[in-house]
Amino acid sequence: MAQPHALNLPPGRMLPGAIGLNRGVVRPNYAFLPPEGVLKSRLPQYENTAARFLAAPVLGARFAQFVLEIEPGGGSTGPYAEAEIQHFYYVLSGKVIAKVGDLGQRELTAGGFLYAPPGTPFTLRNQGSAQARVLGLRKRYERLEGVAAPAPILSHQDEVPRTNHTGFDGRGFQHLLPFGDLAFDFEMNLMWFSPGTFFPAVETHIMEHGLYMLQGQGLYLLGTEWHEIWAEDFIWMGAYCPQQFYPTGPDEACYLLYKDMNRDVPL
Ligand code: UGY
Ligand code: MN
Repeated sequence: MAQPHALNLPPGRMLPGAIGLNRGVVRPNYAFLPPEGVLKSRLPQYENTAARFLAAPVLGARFAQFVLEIEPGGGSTGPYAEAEIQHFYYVLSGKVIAKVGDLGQRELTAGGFLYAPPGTPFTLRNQGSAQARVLGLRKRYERLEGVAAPAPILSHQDEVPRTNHTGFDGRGFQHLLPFGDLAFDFEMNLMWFSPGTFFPAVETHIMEHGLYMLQGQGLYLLGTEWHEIWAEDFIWMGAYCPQQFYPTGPDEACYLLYKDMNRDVPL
């Protein structure tokens, strides 16, 4: 039986399958967003840059996550900061020249990242000849009495050790932000999985997640449904969304995971 992409259609004709092959799902407590359905917008603080919004409060998330597609010569129109909002950026492909606070500028290639504390100006510019794709996150900072907000960070995942505290084969963790530091109210973790490994239990926890799939493939349990996931898919998991990951395929799978942490429950 021919798959839709094998049909011999003339140019300009839409391939069938846009309804039946859709993997996107939006539920009250989670969303699964394959990239093809996430349309472009523009933002005034960037030029020659498209923004594709993934998570947002209108979806149910308490943070915002998005992909910036920065064309050569594009990027920040000037230093940008928001009072009480922290920003995190992770380069998916291409390269950007990044600045944050009073740290010197640094070229970030794929795997490079930036953390801007609340109210701290940053810029991202693409001076290369290819598009740069950058995953961004904004979160309102939850202050702790007696604890100063964190300092800015410009780094690369290759400078972050890979650990495995679980005792299970095939797991790997890279904590891009200082692990266990109460000044931070969220974590950004690279989660590595060899094919065939999985969590020891289905997780059902208060923390929210924004998950961006970087490589590999697998099956993701959200609530009571399994979803097939591969690179560039995004998942928002709300608090207490039951979750499990079962990597498939021959290669290691990796995703970048946002997780709110280190703060009490507001009552
Ligand atoms: O740390 C976590 O919450 C992680 N194990 N969850 C996940 O990958 N969905
Ligand atoms: Mn989890």
